[in-house]
Amino acid sequence: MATATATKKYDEASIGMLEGLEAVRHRPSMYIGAPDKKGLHHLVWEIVDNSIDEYLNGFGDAITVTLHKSGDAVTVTDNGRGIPVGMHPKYKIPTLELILTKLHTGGKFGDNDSYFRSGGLHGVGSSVVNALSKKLVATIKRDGYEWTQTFKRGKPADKLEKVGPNRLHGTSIYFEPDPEIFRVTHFDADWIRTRLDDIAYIHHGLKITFRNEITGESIDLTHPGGLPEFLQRLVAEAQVPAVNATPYYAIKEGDEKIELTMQWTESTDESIRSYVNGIRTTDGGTHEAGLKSGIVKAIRNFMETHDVKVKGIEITANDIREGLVGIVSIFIRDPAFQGQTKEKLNNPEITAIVEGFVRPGLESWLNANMTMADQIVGRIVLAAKARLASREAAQEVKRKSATSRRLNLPGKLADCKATDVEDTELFIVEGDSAGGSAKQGRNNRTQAVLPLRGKIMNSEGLTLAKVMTHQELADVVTALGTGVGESFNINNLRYGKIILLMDADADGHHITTLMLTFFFRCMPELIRKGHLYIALPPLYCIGVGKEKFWAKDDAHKEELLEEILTKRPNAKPEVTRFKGLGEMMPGELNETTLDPKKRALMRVTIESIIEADKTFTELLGKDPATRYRFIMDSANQVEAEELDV
Ligand code: 28F
Repeated sequence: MATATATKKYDEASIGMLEGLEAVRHRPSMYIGAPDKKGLHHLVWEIVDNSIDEYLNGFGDAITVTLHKSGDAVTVTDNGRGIPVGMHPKYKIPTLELILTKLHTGGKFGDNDSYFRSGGLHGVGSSVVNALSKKLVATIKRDGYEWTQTFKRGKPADKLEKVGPNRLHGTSIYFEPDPEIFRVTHFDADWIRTRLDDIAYIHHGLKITFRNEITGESIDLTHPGGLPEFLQRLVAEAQVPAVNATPYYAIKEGDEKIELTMQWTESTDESIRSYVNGIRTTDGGTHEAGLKSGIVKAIRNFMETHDVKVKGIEITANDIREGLVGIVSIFIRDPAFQGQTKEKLNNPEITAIVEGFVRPGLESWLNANMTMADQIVGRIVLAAKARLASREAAQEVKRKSATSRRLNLPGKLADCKATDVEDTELFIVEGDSAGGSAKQGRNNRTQAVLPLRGKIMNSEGLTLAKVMTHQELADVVTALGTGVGESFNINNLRYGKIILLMDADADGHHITTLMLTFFFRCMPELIRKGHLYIALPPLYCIGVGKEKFWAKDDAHKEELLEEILTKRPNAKPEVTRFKGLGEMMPGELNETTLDPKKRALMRVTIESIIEADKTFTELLGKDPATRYRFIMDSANQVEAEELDV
């Protein structure tokens, strides 16, 4: 392990456990990822990171990266102290050679507490680059001289050489990636430039220059404005107006350095960039999570304190962060990365640390800058309202497509609450008064009532179009939801049972007949699939004192009378023939006709209609129950005209 000196200064003595570089050449992907284009560029980042480390240690303030004319070689130069060139006291070789030819396996590069690795390979270092380079030349300026040493595939090609006197200081590393290792050895100028640009914003004290010898350009990437300048650029690039004129900015030095800035914009997107130790974390992670939750909590708290509410709208975290452009950069001691590309921070403790910094800071900033706060909160409220509006619009569309029928239902339909076809029934009832009783007596969860008014058109022999001009029948179609004729679709049926409920008199029978004709002609599938029924309300009411008994037909009436008189020989039952459904109290109607457990229903079949006898007309005036039975049971074909009684 590290043999730190008592003074904890970086010098020749503070190098940890070392190994040869064979392992690196043998398994390059363990150190730089796949030896592809990305891995190739890792070499650059690794060397640049060393210069950044030196800067973070307080030495040097300029880095120049040169892409050479071949496109296959890079030089990185800094103006730090220069890698020590003296003999290492423990290993007895020059420290420069040691650093470049031995793999540092002793954990961190050193153990000085203020020494941050800027990320990347987390301390693996320049020896990896050396191992994977066909050629590497280190040039050091320090202690009044310039020194140089050349390496080939990780091995010294010569001895450390004193070039001559030089009053400057710094390190310069030239390297050519080894084509034995990399499929491609050609660098991408844009990749390098973009990465350096990022670094320049994160480390705004650094003067970063990118020299591209292929194009002859020398680009100054210095961004003295740091993160605020970066944010300004990102907002400008988003091409949307900012919401709060002045961005929020906060920085905290210490054990973990946290720097962040943010601004709300009119964009509907949220765009947060995060960095750990100067390395972009494209997939976010715990620091980003902490930033987001910190923002949401600060805003929520602020809105609560100032009693900002929107009627009926719950402000969500997404509302709060809509349009937000933000950057967070943290420096921590032992970053752990996760995910396929290792671009996601995984240290769990970081979320609370970042949140704990963002939340109070942002909230007090809002309180101190009420103009900004107003603009931001206004934006958030608008986001919530827009979300609600678009959700309603979406629901409207859904309703319209899936249950559009519900919107345009006939006004006189008393619909049921349930929407599943299995459970539901539609009673088609003759007249408003019966309709009223049925509405009151029904189970409004599963039973719907559609009263018919006036005469029903005889649909026999008429075109569909003509039939549909008849309001009452059109209402039936609408209530059923199926459409009619060509466009009939049984899948859109809104009720499992369609029950015709008519008075037990001539008018009632007439209407029943007309309705049967209608269903038979216009939607036979409804009948074929067994959805059509006829309700059999009782024919007689037997009153015994305050009690009432219902008889469905003559036989039943006799049966009941006998029963009553056996039990109470002195009773004087009053038998009344039932005329209209409207005569029944809603409760009675429920008990006798509506309640599935007690009522009598007949299912209508195609056969029953077709076979409804030629002598159909003869049935008029006959006992209604007999007639129904006839409709159901008759085996003879009925002519269309004959249905029109
Ligand atoms: C182009 C890449 O690698 N810059 C570097 C330094 C400076 C020191 C150093 C580096 C020695 C014992 C580790 C100098 N003086 N740019 C670079 N600049 N490494 S790498 O020291 C390495 C330590 O353990 C340095 C005094 N202390 C440190």
